[in-house]
Amino acid sequence: MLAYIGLGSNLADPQQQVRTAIDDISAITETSLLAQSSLYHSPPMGPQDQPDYINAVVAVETALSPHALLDALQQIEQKHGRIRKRHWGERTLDLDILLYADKVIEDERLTVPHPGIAERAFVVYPLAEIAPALQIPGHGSLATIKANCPPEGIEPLENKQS
Ligand code: ROI
Repeated sequence: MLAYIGLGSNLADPQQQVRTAIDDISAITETSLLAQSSLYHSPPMGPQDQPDYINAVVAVETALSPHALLDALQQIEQKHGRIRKRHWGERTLDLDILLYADKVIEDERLTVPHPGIAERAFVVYPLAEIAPALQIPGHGSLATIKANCPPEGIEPLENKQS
């Protein structure tokens, strides 16, 4: 199955967190990395008194069920010493299943497509980089979503002035 995973970090060297997490994802059993977006620098959504985020999206081919994939991603978050200080606050590493094939899932642990997928520039832009023609169940085409989604200050890292 083809799945898309969103990555975000704004604590403890976020660039390194995200790069290592991509390596960890590529090492998940029965799963292989198909594509990875650039790393994006993005201002926080939510409380503004927290550091900027690094965000990225990867595509994987996986034989794991959605919940088994979620288990594997949560293990990676734990390994990165995931700290989550407050709701909508800073975190060491956040891994979200954005899409899993064309499945719609709603249970206690998992909502797929991810509820923020169509509104969050830090998801929409990296996702569009690796899957410009994507159709999102219940939301239509990613191209249309992107056209209606202001970039909100997100920038690919390479273009970021230091
Ligand atoms: N803001 C940005 N820019 N990137 C994120 O990954 C992110 N993750 C979150 C909240 C706190 C909503 N804000 C974010 O969970």
